[in-house]
Amino acid sequence: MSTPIVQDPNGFRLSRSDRNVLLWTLYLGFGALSVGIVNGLGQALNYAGIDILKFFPGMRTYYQGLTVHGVFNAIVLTFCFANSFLTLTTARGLACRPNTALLWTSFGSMVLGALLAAFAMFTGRASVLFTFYPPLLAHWTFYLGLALAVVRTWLTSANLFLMLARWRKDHPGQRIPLLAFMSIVTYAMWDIASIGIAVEVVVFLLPWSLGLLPGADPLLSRTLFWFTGHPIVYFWLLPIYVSWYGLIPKQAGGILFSDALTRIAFLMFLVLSIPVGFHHQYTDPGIHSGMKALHTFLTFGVFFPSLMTAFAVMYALEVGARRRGGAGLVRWFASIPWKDPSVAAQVLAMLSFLLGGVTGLINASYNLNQVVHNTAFIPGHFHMTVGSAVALSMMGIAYWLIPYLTGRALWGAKLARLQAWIYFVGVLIFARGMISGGLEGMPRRTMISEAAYSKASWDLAGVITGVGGTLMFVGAMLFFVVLVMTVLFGEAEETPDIPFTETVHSAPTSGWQLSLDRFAYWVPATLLLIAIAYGPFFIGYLPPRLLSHGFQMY
Ligand code: HAS
Ligand code: CU
Repeated sequence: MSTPIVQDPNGFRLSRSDRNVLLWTLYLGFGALSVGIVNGLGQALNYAGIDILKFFPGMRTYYQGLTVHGVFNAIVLTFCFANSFLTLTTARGLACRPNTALLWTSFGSMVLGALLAAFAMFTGRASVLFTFYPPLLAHWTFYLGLALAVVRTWLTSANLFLMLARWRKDHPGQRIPLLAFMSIVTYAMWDIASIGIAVEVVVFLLPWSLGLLPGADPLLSRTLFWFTGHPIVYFWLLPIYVSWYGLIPKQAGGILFSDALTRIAFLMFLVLSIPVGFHHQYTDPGIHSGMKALHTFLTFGVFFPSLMTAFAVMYALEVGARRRGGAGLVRWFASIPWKDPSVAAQVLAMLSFLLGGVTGLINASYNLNQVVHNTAFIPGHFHMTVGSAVALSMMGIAYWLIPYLTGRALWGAKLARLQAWIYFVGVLIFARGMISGGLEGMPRRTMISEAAYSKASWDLAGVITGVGGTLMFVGAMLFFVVLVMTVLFGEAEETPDIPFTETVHSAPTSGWQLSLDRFAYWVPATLLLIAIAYGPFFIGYLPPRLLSHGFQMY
C-alpha cells in the first residue's frame, strides 16, 4: 500500500505575507552566500600561491576574509535556509498556517544579527573565524549578532511547535505527517544543541567583550562551542535530508521505502547528534581520554542514520529510474531525471556526500585524527559535506522553491544543470587538493601563499585546490545568474504544489510505531545521554577559570 506523507490535499495556501517572509529569508541567506563565496575564491587561490585577497575592498587580512567566508556561508546561509524551508515543510505537512507576527519578528532578529556581525567582521573587529575560540577577542557586536541569529532559530521552532500543538488538538490520535515530523525533530535537536553556544556567548564572551568579566576560559568555551558545534552540522544537513526523504523520491519518479525507518533515522539524530562534540577536541588537554573515547563510539553511532539515509535514497532513485525505463545493475543510474536541475543538483550533492561521509569517519577515528587534525584534510572533508551535500542541495531545492514562492517559472534550466555539474566537479577537485595536502601535513587556516615554511608536496595540492575552488566559484556564480533571472524575468506561472513523495510502508495508527511520535520519550533520552557524555567533564571542571586575556592579532 502506498500513501501520501502529508494530510489535507485540498489545496493548502500560504498567505502572501507568509510567502514573502519565507522568500526574503532565503534572499538574505543566498545574499550572504554570494559574499561568502567571493572570499572562498580568495582562500582557495591562496593555496595555489595567488593572493587576490589584497584587492578586496575593506579586507585587510587573510583571517578577516576567512571569518566572513565561514560566518556568512556556514551560519547566515544555513540558518536562513532552515528557518525558511522547514517552516514551509511543517506548515504544508500539517496543513497549518504559521504565526505571521512570529515569522516577521524572527526575520527581524536575523537581519539585525547578520548586520551586527557583518559590521564587526567588515571593519576588522572580529577576525576570529567561525569558531571564535577565546582568547581571540571580537567586538561585542559580533557576539550579539550571533546570539540574535540563534534567537531567530528559537523563534522559528516556537512557530513550528505552536503549529504542531494546534494540529494535535484538531487531530487527536493521528500520526504526525512525516514531512512535519522530520522538520520538527530537526528543530527539537537544534534547540537542545544550541544551549551550549548560547551559554558560551551570552554568559561568557559577550560580557567579556564588554569588559564585564576579567578574562576568558578557553577550554570551557571550546567545550561549550563543540557541544553545539558538532550538532550544528546536522542542523545544516537535516533540512537537506527532509528534501532527500520527503521530496526527491517524488521528483525522481520513485517512492520512499519506509515511514518508520525515516522517523527512526531522525530520532537517532535527535538522540546522538549532541553527545559527540569531543571528536573535535581529541587533542585538547584537560578532557579525560575515556570521555573522548566514549564520544568516538557515539560518533560511530551517529554515522548510522546517514548510512540508512544513503540506502533509503538510493532505493527511491532506483525505483524512479526503473519506472522511467532504466535497467541493469548500475545502468539505471543514467535514467534518473538528470534533465531536471533540481534533481541533478541534489543527486550530485549526494554523490559528493558519500566521500564527505567517509572522510568524516576518518576524522572520527580517535588515533587517525592525530594525522589529519588541523590540516587541510579537514576543510577537504567539510566542503564535501556542508560545502556540497548541503550547499549544492540548497541550490537544487531553490530551483523549485523560488518558483514556488515567487510564482515565476525557473529561468534557464540548462544553465542551472550546467551550474550543478561545474560546482560538483569543482568541489571534488578542490577536496582532492585539500585532502592530499592535508595528508602531507599542509595546515588549515594558514595563509600558505605567505608562509615562511613549505613542503614541495604542497605545491601540486595547492594548485589543485585553487583550480577546484575556482570551478566552485564559477558554478556558484551561475547559480546566482539563474536565481536573479528567475526572480526578475521568470514567466508568471500558477504555483504548483510542493513535490511530496509517497511511502511504500506508511504510518500505522496502532502498535509500537506510535511511540516514535512521542517526544516525551525521546527528549528525556537525549538529555540523559548528554548528561552521561558531558556531565563528568563539567562536574570535574567547574567553576570557570576566567584567566586568559583577550587578544586581537589581526
Ligand atoms: Fe564532519 C569536522 C566527523 C558529517 C561538517 N565536519 C567537521 C568540520 C565541519 C564538518 C564544518 O570526528 C570542521 C569544523 C572545524 O572548523 O573545526 N563529520 C564527521 C562524521 C560525519 C560528519 C563522522 N561533517 C559532517 C556533516 C557536516 C560536517 C554532515 C556538514 C554538513 N567532522 C567529523 C570529525 C571532525 C569533523 C571527527 C573533526 C576533525 C578535526 O580533527 O578537527 C558523519 O555524519 C558522516 C555520515 C555520512 C555518511 C554518508 C551518507 C551518504 C548519503 C548519500 C547517498 C548517496 C546517494 C547517491 C543516494 C554515512 C546519505 C546515489 C549513489 C549511488 C552510488 C547510486
Ligand atoms: Cu563533528
